[in-house]
Amino acid sequence: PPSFPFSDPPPELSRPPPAKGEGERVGVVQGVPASYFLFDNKGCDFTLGTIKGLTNNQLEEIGCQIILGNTYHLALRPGAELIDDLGGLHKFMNWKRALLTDSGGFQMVSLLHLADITEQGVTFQNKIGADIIMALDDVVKTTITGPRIEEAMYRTLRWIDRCIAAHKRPDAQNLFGIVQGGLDPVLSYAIGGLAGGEDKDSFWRVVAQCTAALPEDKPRYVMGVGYPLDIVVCSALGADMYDCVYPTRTARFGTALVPEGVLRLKNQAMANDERPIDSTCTCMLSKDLHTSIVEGQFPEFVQRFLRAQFPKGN
Ligand code: PRF
Repeated sequence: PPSFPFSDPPPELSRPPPAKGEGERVGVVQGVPASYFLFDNKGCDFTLGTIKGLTNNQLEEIGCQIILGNTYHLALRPGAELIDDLGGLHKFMNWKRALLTDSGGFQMVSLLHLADITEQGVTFQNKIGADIIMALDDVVKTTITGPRIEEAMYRTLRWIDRCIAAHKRPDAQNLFGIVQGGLDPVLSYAIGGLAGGEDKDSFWRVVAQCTAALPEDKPRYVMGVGYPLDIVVCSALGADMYDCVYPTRTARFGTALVPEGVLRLKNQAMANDERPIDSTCTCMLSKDLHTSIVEGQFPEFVQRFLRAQFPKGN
């Protein structure tokens, strides 16, 4: 399974027991991101054309606008041919909103040992029929330094040309390029390639460098991110889209994301706690961030978010 980017997930909270009279139960579906945050079910049941543990109706109700699938896994099972024969992935999984397929560049490279990279990847993605298809890229760990980073950057550039040439449905599907180049400020605009164990300073610096260089009127997508703090910081740096297993996986394991950090709901201290997970808000992880941008209140949102996460100021 993909490993988690950073060693510092949100702070774990212990909260005092409820005061008498407190504790009205409200139904808050927690941990499921909405809006422009993508569901990333790499290695989970998405290969079967479904999101683990949630029905399509539930996804629609909570405002999910887009689902991410991985070409590599879909190609293995149920297979691009079958999906194509059955009318494409939207029809196959009965999902009317947007779909994005990640090229699976990382898996192909690591599992096939660069055996024979052809234009097949794009052909698969044309057959699967997602609205956004990611170009094949050469993903290397950001902690690696030296000529391998440069090689990945040039290979990714060569592959994007081949992806563009092989793309059969530019009218119906949007091909997204991925920038690789590691943390090198000369080589890199890398918004792919990040979230691989690098320190936050380098990560945020490269995101800032990428968003400054990439066109403002196009969606700028930081792949494999992330933690709420990273989403807020990268959004402040101009990023628009993210995908990560963290929110849904952490929720499945019984951990809730709240404004102040994370709550481990399986802790003994929670056993008789009747209070809602978050009494201040019923919205999903990222909806309030999105709303604040739309309403021109993003700086205030960032201040509130940071104060809640870092009450002591660090
Ligand atoms: N490339 C692709 N998918 C990805 C990444 C990437 O660099 C990341 C970041 N490491 C997450 N998912 N194709």
